[in-house]
Amino acid sequence: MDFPRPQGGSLLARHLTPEVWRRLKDRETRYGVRLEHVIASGLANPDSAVGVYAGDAESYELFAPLFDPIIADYHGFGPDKRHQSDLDPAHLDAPNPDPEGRYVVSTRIRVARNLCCFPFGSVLSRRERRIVEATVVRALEGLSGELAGRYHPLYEMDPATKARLVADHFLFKEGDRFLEAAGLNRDWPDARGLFHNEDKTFLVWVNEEDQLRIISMQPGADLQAVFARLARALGVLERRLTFARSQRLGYLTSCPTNLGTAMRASVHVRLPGLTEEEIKTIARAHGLQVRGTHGEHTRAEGGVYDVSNRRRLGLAEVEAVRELAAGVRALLKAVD
Ligand code: ADP
Ligand code: CIR
Repeated sequence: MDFPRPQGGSLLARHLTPEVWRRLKDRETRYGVRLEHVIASGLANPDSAVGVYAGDAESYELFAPLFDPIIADYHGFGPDKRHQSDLDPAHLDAPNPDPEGRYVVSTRIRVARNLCCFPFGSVLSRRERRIVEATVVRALEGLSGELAGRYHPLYEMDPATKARLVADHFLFKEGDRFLEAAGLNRDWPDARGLFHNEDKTFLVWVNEEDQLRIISMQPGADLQAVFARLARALGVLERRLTFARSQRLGYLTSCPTNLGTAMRASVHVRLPGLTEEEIKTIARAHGLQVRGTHGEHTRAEGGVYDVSNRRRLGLAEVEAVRELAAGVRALLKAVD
């Protein structure tokens, strides 16, 4: 195959040079991941921001001449650095930035995880995906207290329930073309599903972009409570499951933007009087990213923006949430 020059302004287009292509094109990981799998989504979607997905943990080593520059570009994390985790809520110190509840609609913190000893979603066979689902569900069904809940397989959900869960921000959307081109939607909806507790403050997405997306969320801006719930759940799950992780890159994920903490801490916030450009400028200055009301690749509806940490690798979880809190304080100051 000749050099497939990627179109558009993605990180793939910036970093896949003919030389990198020549060096990597004949390599294959133990699970059979090749460069053409890694770059398939970015080639099919020229409007990709990033354009690459890892098929397994080894992809990050074998294809490092492509991943490392993309990782450095996105996270500002060089090849000589090492990621350090800190999920201790006692180290957070992020007071509620909107104690009167005037602007922040809700707060959500999610982390991505994949199980060690399986390839990632784009490479899993149908059988392996079912084993991942069963393993994860077994671990989740043992949770107690506030975290206790039930697993709902996607194929059992009726369309109206599904649509409501998506509209209410509890469930992933279907048919994402970036995931589709990466092979992450194969055999849909088989072995996909949603676990949640009674109040829907603790949720786990199973076998979407990553094998687990572990989510803590609630109305308002109590970052400390949302983080503490997530940390508690992770503490229990870490004892029951072994997650894919590397000393250098932290938790390993399908998309390199999620490496490290694999954490996106966000608020849904209304900022009356500020234009989208003003919001984005303040957010960017605080290392934050702005998304639409229904997540990535959506627009703001009813003036509700999703503001979250952009960097996930090279900073501890508690630092990422502190960055969010500082940025939200700055945005609220600009409103008043
Ligand atoms: P991810 O969070 O996994 O990166 P998305 O950007 O697609 O993926 O967001 C997933 C869902 O979470 C979407 O429905 C989005 O609106 C919702 N969401 C994100 N942040 C918040 C928040 N602070 N409050 C409520 N829902 C949120
Ligand atoms: C893309 O390349 O646009 C998609 N694969 C999504 C990348 C993740 N987005 C992000 O900025 N965190």
